[in-house]
Amino acid sequence: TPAALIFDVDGTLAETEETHRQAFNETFAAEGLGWHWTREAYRRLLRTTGGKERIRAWLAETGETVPDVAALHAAKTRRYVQILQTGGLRLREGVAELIDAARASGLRVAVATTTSRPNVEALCQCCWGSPGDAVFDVIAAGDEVAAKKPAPDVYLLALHRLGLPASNALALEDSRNGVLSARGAGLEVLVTPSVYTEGEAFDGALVLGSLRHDALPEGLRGLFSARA
Ligand code: XBP
Ligand code: MG
Repeated sequence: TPAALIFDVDGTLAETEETHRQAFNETFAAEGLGWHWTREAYRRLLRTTGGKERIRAWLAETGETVPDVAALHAAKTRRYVQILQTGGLRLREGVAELIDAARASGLRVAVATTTSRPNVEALCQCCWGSPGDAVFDVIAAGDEVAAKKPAPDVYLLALHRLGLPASNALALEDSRNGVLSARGAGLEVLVTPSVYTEGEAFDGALVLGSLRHDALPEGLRGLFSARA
């Protein structure tokens, strides 16, 4: 039985990718680069996880160059945080209730994300009006590990900080790369596909239409009603 739920952030807690894309494009414009990532281009670029890595994939694809990828990505992060500070995002259906129910049942809640810590903070402030560590017991972020998803590192870091074996936790994801990462760390995975991941192959995971209580598998609902 799970003692903790480990949530992906982008696409799982909220549909963040259009906001990431907006932040990339506004940053490119502000830097006078003349690049624009359309939805179609971004769908392809999302196969590369991590914003810095995604910019490098774009450079490799187009032959463009920039003096400092890290500085460009830092500007994108500032822009993304600003957009969230104006209240630009809402949690996906069922997320707030699932986290409340998990807490009420004595489960711990964690994050394992490719994005960086400032973006998790901005999302928690935007959607809960609270700092990240008031919402989550553990936060493991992409800028803390050597290899981003689909590598298992960030889930292994979350498990390490929870002090739990993989058999005592459940991962919640929206993407194939996320499923590969969580499965690689030995976790069971529930997937709610998001706008950019609909139609991907989620081998070894249980796919749900949403995280609403009535869409959850029997076992998880039972766990909550028994303890709540
Ligand atoms: C999300 C990502 C991230 C965001 C951008 O993957 O790949 O790169 O698109 O974030 P997942 P940064 O949901 O599987 O964790 O620009 O901060 O890297
Ligand atoms: Mg995701």
